[in-house]
Amino acid sequence: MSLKAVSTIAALALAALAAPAAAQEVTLRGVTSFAEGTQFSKNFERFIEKVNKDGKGVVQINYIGGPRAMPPFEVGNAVRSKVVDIANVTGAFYTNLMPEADAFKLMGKPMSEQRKNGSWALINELHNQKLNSYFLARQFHNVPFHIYLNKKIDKPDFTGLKIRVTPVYRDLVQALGGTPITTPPGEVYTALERGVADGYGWPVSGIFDLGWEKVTKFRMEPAFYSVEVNVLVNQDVWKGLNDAQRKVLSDAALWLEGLDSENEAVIASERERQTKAGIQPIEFSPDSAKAFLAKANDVAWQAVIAKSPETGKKLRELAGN
Ligand code: 173
Repeated sequence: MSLKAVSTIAALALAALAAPAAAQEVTLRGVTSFAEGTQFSKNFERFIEKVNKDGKGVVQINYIGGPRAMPPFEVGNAVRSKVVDIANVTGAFYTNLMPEADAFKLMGKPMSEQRKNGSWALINELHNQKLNSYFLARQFHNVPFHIYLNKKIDKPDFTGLKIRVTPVYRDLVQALGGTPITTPPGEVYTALERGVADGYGWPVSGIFDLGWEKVTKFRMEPAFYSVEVNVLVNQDVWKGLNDAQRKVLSDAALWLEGLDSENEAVIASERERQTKAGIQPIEFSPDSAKAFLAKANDVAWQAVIAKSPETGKKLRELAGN
């Protein structure tokens, strides 16, 4: 073979090797587990806009949508099995696949810190192993939950009350004597309207999105736990991306986590809006409130550690509570 032919073949081989890196734009299919345009989908939608702007010619996200496209409790499995490539979903919706996900609500440190102290690494490893996914981002660490009620109580005791839950609130509601009823968010309104539920768990923000103020009388204080809504990428998809594609997504993920700085103002305005809508706070004595928070924390950690002793303890150490 002539020297020229050898070098031509070598050049072709190199080009073939380089081809994946120079691959054209990749488009990922994305879903969210919350209704489109609502509180816990909004920032993911801003993230998609950013990726589609910064990632022109590199990586794009095709937004399929929310619960109209896929039931919320199936989103975790859909990203695991690559039915979708990227998803916005709370761990509470995939505890069936990853019992440890129940601990994320107890990990309320800013993500900048969790990325440094080993929390992100452990949580990512859990997602790699149990959800075949890469843990791209976590949002809303500084947004707490409440129990909203339609019957007044004078101490933290839910005896005789039926309360709509997800795994976030289930153990707590049970520990306080209530009857938990699990539903996705889309069924909360009807459950309250029909009196199937006397109350529900939900974050401090977002109740206006689906009109729940019309069927809500009270918000129980104090707030507890820490909202977690995660952006997950199917692991095979993540591994198949090149450095430039990963960089667009990773940079946008850090930007997304940074949006948590907006939450303090959002919370203040949502609380005020609830007051104007006639939703009254139920407040307990300081001692009773303190005991409630301690119980909320303890029952949740106990449940996690019972299901996953080793990892549960590690997560608790990292959480420091
Ligand atoms: O109440 C819920 O549906 C729930 O678990 C949740 C979790 C994160 C954000 C909003 C709701």
